[in-house]
Order: sequence, then C-alpha cells, then structure tokens
Amino acid sequence: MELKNKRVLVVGLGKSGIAAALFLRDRGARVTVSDARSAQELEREIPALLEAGVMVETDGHGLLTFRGQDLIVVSPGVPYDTPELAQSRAFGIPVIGELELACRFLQGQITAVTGSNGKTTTTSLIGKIFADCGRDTLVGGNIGVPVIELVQRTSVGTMNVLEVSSFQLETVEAFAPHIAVVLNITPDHLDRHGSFENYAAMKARITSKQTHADFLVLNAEDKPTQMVAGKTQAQVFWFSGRRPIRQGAFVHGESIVFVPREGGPTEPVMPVAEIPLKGAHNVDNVLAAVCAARLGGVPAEKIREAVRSFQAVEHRLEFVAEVSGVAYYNDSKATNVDATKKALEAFPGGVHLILGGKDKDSDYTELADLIRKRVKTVATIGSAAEKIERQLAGVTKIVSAGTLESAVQTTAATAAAGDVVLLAPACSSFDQFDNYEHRGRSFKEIVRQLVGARSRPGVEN
Ligand code: UMA
Repeated sequence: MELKNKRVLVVGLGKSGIAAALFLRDRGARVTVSDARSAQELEREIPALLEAGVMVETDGHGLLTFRGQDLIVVSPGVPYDTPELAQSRAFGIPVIGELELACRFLQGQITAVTGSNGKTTTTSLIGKIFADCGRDTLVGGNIGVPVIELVQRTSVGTMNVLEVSSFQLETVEAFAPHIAVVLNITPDHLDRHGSFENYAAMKARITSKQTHADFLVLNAEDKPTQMVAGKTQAQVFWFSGRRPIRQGAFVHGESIVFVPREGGPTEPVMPVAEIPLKGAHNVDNVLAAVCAARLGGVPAEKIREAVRSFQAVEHRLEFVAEVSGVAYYNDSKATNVDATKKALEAFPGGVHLILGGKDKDSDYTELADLIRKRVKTVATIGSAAEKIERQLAGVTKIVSAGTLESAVQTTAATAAAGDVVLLAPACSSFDQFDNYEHRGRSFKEIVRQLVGARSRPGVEN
C-alpha cells in the first residue's frame, strides 16, 4: 500500500487514531484527523500531532473534511454508519479500520482471538505460551495496544497475537489470520450493530479471508459460534469442556487433551486442576489457547508450563482483597450480561453483586435465575440502574446505590464473613468512567480505602 503524498483522513482521536495518524505521517501521507470531541477535551493529544505535521479537526466531523481524501481510516469506536462515512463510501473513497491498515504492513504470522467474552484472557495466555517457548511474540489489538503500533517491531518470524473486537472486524477486508479463534458469541453491542445476527456476522468476518492453509478454532458448545464453521475455508478445530472432540481440545476425565487430526492420537496436555484461574469459562479459555498453541507448533509440555504460571488479567475476576472475611473481586471487564453470568457461575453463593453503568440494549432478566440462586443483594449504579431494577424486581434484594463508592460501602456494611462482593456490572462504563479499566481501578481504590479504614485502631476488623 503506497502512502507517500496520499491524503488520508483518520476518524477518532483515541489510542487507535493517534497511532494510525503518526504511522501514516511517518510513511509520508498528508494526514488529517477528525474527532467529535472539543479542542479543550483533546488538549493533551493535539500538540504531538501538530508537531508531527498532522492537521486536526475537532468539535465534530465536517463533511468537507471527508471530501477529496484518498483514504479514510476509522477508529473502532466510530460507528460504520456515521453519515460522513456513508457519504465518503458513496463517493468511492476507501474506508478501512485501523486493524485493516495495520495488517497490510504487519510482518510474521497472525493469531487472532475474538468472542463476546474471554478474549483478553485467551489472547494474553496464547501470547504467554508463545513467548515462554522462545518465539518472538507481540500482543495487541482490542486488549489495549493498537495493532498499528506493533508494525515497526515485526519481522518475518514474529507471532502477532491479536485480540479483535466486532468493531474492528466491521472494517476489515484483507485481514487473514493464520490461526483464528472464536470463543463464544452472546449478545453484546446491540446498540451499535442493531441486531444479534449483525453482531454474529461481524464476528464471523475473522475467518472470511482465511484459506485452507489456515486454522479456525471454535467453541463446540456455543451454537452461534458453531455457525461460523459454515463460513470458512480454513481447517476447523473445536474445543469443549463437556465432551470428546474429534479434532481439537477437550476435557477427558480430569485432564485437558488435544487431538491433532481426526482419528489421530489423543495427546495429554495438563490436569484441569493445574489451571490457576477461577471459573468454568476459564477452562474454555485454556482449551482454546491449547488448540491455538498446538496449531502454532508449541509442544504440550511447554503449554502446560506456561498455563500453570499464568496470572489472571487485571479486571477479569481479579481478587482485590479480603476485608473482615469478605472477599472483593473486580470483574469490571464484565461489560455484558453473559460475562456477568460467567462471573456468577464462579461463586457458589453469598454474592453481593454490583450491576449497572451504560446500558447496551441488554436483557438483564437473563440473570434472574443465577441471582436467585447465588446473590444475596444487588447494588445498582449508573444510568442503567432503573432498567435493571425494573427487570430484576422481586428476584432478590436490590439497593439503588447510584455510584460505585456508595455500592461498595452499602455492600460492605451488609456482607457477612465468607461472602463475596463482586463488581461484574453487565454494562459498559462510559456514563461514569473513562473506560472499564478506570472503573476497575476505582473499585480497587475504594476497596483499598476500606481495608485502610478497617485496620485503623478502634475500627472493628
Ligand atoms: N469518536 C469520534 N466520532 C464518533 C465516535 C467516536 O470522533 O462518531 C472519537 C471519540 O471522541 C474519541 C475517539 O473517537 O476521541 C475514540 O476512539 P475509540 O473509541 O476507537 O477508542 P480508542 O482509544 O482508539 O480504543 C480502541 C478500542 N475502543 C473501542 O473499541 C470502543 C479499544 O477497545 C482498544 O483497546 C483500542 O482501540 C486499541 O485497539 C476498548 C473497548 O471498549 C477496550 N472495546 C470494546 C469491547 O471490548 O467491548 C469493543
């Protein structure tokens, strides 16, 4: 792709947009960036861009800015049907995402992981397995490092392990991972994609450019994921925590095993008990990682070693502290209903659940059964609170907490020794926080203050 002297517009000035703009500038393009936020809100980002010779448009997207461009590169958070983008496409201007731009320059092999839940854990785990066995490994994508930032560090031997979201897959064209993983497809981002069918179709795009020389790893227990098998040219490998698989990874008795081809040997990989992560969903994540790593040529014993020493990723069922016998867990990354279900399934009972944030057209009644069985109180926060309270009325005791701080204080006051306070909010965070990481860090900070308060003289511990 020739970029020299090309007029390129980058839409969105977050992490991806900044990285894309600087990369394009570096390759000699004439770059403009456009963002809906005000110059004041972007005062930290703008100087470095101006210094690099990038033109900056703030306070909205001007139609004229989009005209006369040779290429438009969009950030994942910018909706596909934004009117200015629709008009640019109608004028024949190519519109691609930051992931697509990056994959045209990335060297080495790509292992890409998508799914509604478990992406970050599985991506990190696959990255660790490859790195631990000595492969030149880079990890990036939706996990927080724009893929375009990896480009200059890649060489032909690099294993690029990428977390990819439905937002990113919406704008791919040539993206062709050698190993693609779809962990599960459950309702999420329906406000952006319009329907579950559209959302699932975006996830399936991970395999649309794979060939017979590539591999696709799918969850045998998840119907919408199974459907992706009908849309691929790649060799399909399956994983299951419940039953034997003819080609792929599964739990056999107490152990994880791998079958490299139909009718082939069953290779032992590791005992399930050695997985250092909580919850059945994490067994699925390990099974998927085992498939990807074996397909990438890593021997079973190396996989076992790497999994055993893997630590939970921040904001994913992360243990924070125990205060007066109550355990606090941060699962701020549970940004949809299914992730909250998985988090609840990891605890047999005695849970005080913090739910809420920005609603994504979700159906919280799907949580009712698990809440009835395992949750003592629900504390609601954020703009989705009223909808959650309405949908879960009568299921358990619900406290309208409003803020995260008040939710922690309320639950801390009622929780008994042996109980769990779980932040698994089933919503995105953008109504009260910058992002889910900010929400998770705030939760940990509030819990730490609680630890401090409880350990002061005169305060009962
Ligand atoms: N913006 C516009 N016009 C619009 C919409 C947004 O100008 O119509 C601007 C905003 O004002 C803001 C910028 O776009 O300045 C934000 O762009 P962005 O939302 O793409 O954010 P980035 O910082 O580039 O982060 C993105 C991903 N964000 C989203 O997909 C929403 C990050 O995933 C990812 O880590 C990062 O690229 C690096 O690849 C976050 C996420 O929430 C973690 N992902 C979703 C999820 O996991 O559920 C998909």
